[in-house]
Amino acid sequence: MTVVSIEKQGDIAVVTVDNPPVNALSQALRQGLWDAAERLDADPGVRAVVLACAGRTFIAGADVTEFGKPPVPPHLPDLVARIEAAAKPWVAAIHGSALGGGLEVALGCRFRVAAAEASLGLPEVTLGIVPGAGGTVRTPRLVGVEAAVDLVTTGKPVRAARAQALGLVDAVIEGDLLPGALAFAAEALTRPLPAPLSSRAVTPPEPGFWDRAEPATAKAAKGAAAPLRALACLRKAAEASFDQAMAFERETFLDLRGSTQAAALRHVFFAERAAPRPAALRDVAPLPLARVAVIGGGTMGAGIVAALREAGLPVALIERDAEAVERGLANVASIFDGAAKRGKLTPERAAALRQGVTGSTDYATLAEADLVIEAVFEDIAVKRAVFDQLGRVCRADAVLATNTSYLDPRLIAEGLANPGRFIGLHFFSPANVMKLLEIVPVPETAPRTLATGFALARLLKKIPVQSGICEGFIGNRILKRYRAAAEALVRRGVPIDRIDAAMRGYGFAMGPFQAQDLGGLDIAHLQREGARAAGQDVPETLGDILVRAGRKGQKTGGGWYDYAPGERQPQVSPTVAALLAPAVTPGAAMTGPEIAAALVAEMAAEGRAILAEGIAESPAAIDLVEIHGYGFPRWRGGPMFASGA
Ligand code: 3H9
Repeated sequence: MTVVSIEKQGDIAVVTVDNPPVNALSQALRQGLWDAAERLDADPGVRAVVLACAGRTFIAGADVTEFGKPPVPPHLPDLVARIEAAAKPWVAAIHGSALGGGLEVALGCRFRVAAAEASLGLPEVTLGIVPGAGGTVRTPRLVGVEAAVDLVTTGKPVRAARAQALGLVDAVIEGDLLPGALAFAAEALTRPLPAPLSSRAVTPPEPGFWDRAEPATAKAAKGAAAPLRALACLRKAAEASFDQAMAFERETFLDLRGSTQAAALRHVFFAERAAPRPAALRDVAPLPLARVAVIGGGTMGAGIVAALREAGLPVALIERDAEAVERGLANVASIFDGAAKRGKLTPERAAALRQGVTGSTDYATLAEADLVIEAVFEDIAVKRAVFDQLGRVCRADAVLATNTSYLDPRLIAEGLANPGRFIGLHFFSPANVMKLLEIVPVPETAPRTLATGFALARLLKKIPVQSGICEGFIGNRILKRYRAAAEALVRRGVPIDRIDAAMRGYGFAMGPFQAQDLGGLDIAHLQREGARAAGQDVPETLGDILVRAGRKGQKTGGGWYDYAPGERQPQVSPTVAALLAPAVTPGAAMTGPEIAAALVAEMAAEGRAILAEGIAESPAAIDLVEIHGYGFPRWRGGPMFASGA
């Protein structure tokens, strides 16, 4: 297949890259671009070159699938240098995304122009590596050290307008990109050419810059290695020669490419890309979603309404009486107003989002809804009553979803007419923020209903993971095992705060006990009490002892820890020590890494049981649940990856 073609428009050559899906820099593409540079240098009829891409995007980076293999020439740094040294100036014409190696190729060009919707970035640190083809060396020469540090250490792309303000692109082209780029090239030829980036100097940053940047980068990285290594490359670029900095960057790139963190982040990268489009549903068309409704305006319902609104859908919110409707609408409004106060939304956008929600008590208004998501109280009778009404008023093909965390969706659906339209959609709180969506079909769920669940996830920009039916589905089932294992360590005498510190050291934002104090210990306690009342044998947990003593978490001033009034800082609690003393056998001495290894091994063991029962489809699905729903450090790859599953 020809991945690079050349066409002449007068004395300007257009080099077009066509390597679907995202024009990744495979060996064939690198060779094709190299050959094009050779050929065009030798062509006296060509005075400038426009580098453009076919398909949905500019070059989106190195081919990540090649990372596990030995590099084959031409190597990307050499290709970028070859383009930079071309006898005629190259102009990169960027649409879609110019990412990683794609941006590095563009930095080898003498000019860069971009379509208004384009984005540019160096996301390598999100893959556990650093740019490996001059990104850390050329970027500061173009946009200055401060902006380069921001781009490279966060990995966050910028849109065309911002890229132009930074100096990363020379022009933003309104209208058709290619004619705009050709006109730009023709005009550029009338002026003296700027120096190639490799021969420009780096302007030194303000004194003290590196002393501030290092701790700030380390803090934001939360244990990931690549951002600090990228910062070291940028510092080298500012303090050494171009060639020395290139050598240092390459060495760092090759070192990290083979690292466990990079392998973990690649695993997550591919899992995330595969998740929204399961192969089994490839040929199943989802129901188009135009009219959606949410039943219940509590915390969860309001969060789901907010997520749907942010995705651009008008939403009907149904509650049982006028007062509850008002409360529900107020809950939704406070989400948007809070975001506006924090500067995340303009007040106008917040108002527009609020206005797209219609409150009502009348189920009859749902007759034409395409999708209804029930998010009422976790009580089987209440939920069934909702579906009884929905079954009567909604279209036979409308998708009816329950948002439940623990109840068996089969019981909720019992008696529903046309059960093929029923599905469980487990959102995580806050539902407009958390990325995970567990999709739980019942045996009757029709393929189209399932496909609609996945389409909804794509619309909401969430990571969908299909789960079979078991208590807690994938995520809460593993959480239960994790908490039980952490309690077992406490019983063996490992201090509560040491366990939390160990998990923070592993990369979680919070340890298991701190997290329970934040969320409240009472919900899980009530569930256990319910099971006990139903005759199940549920052994007493340490959490039960605390809740019985009135310690339900931060909201009661104490749970596993004490909290000073109005403070969120956990304090080791002598009261807890006294309450739990009869259940604790002192003696176990474990280091932080030993504690973390033991608890992650428990998570993975539960994950293996979940796989064996067919509840999750793959280890990667379990890893996505833990990373996107439970704060498992991304750079560890998830419990299954970390345990070698
Ligand atoms: C790098 O460049 C290192 C250099 O500095 C140094 C080298 C020496 N490679 O996301 P989508 C596949 S590091 C291989 O659904 P979208 C993806 O798996 C790289 N494959 O599309 C999927 O495959 P499939 C830095 C890749 O339109 C298909 O393309 N670059 C790559 O929603 C469609 O992907 C990045 O990190 C790749 N680099 O979004 C960019 N990228 O269809 C990562 C994608 O078989 N990519 N695929 O499932 C992205 O951010 C998004 O894919 C992009 C398109 C925004 C481009």
